Amino acid sequence: MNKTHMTLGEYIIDNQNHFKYSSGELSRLINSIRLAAKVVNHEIRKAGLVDITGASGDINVQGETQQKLDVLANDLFKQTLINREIVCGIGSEEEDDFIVVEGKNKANDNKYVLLMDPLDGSSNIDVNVSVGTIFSIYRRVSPEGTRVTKEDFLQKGSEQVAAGYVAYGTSTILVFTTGNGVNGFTLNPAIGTFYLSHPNIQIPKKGSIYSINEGNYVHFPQGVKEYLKFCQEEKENRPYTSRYIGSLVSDFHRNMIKGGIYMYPTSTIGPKGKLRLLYECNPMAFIAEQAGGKATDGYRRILDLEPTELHQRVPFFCGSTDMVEKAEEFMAKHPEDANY
Ligand code: AHM
Ligand code: MG
Repeated sequence: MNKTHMTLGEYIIDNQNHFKYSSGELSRLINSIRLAAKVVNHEIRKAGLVDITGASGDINVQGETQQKLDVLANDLFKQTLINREIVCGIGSEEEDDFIVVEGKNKANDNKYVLLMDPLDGSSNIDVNVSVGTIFSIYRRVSPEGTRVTKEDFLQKGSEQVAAGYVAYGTSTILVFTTGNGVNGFTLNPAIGTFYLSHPNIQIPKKGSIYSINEGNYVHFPQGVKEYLKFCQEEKENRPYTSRYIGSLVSDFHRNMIKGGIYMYPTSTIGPKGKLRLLYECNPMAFIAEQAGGKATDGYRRILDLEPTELHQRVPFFCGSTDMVEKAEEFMAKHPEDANY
């Protein structure tokens, strides 16, 4: 079949044997994410009507309380995964602690835990700007049939078996990796089917876009300040272009396609950065590496960091290899900033 006509469903069936551990369970899990993504997409596309149908917290005509979209997205992903008894545990930006998913008779034989940011960049919703869902999947380390433990979630990013995101942009695209490269599937909203639109995505090695919240410049570490000056210098192919949406998924997606670096460093107002290791940085780092790019905390590979907390924050530098390495060169001149 012509690859560009392939649907996500067909791709999952065709590639099941290439998935790590080759288990039908991971295929079912990705299928569930596909379903939840479609439902969340449907809700997001109605967001502009909120003033007509009622703001969050209001009671709608059916007598139901309108939910904020990030809470709704969290519930939809949770329900989809829990109802299908497809994971043994869920960690989410919207939940203080991880969720133990109990199967029939309390035992749970499922092998996978899922971590997610159900609606990243949600402050953009009110102003019609793209948002996204990010997910990360691990095989549990505790014995099957028992309750999941914190250790199942606190695994290094290099242990991920799959990771991906959904960007709800001008079109809706689901991009994921199972460790064999990165593929993107665009939703045809008319028939609700994801088609393989971006096979084997490769991040350009060199890029010319830098993405950072430059309003925080005065609070940045010295190495970041110096790298930004380098980006703005008139020399060779510089100055680079600055692009920052404030939605990690969209900023990352653009840079992956066009070539660029995304940065969220430490600062005097956010001494550990802002982004969360387990469900923002690790999945994006896995995708970046699988697409030939790089992801570090300025000094160390993101996927090698040992997690200590579910909602841990880390500084994040990610995208085209040459750009990330150049940023690291400037950071290396200030080794004291490695201890955040
Ligand atoms: P959120 O999870 O609360 O939405 O925060 C994460 C978002 C990222 O999508 C985005 O890149 C970043 O926060 C923007 O932060 P800032 O507004 O500080 O630049
Ligand atoms: Mg987030």
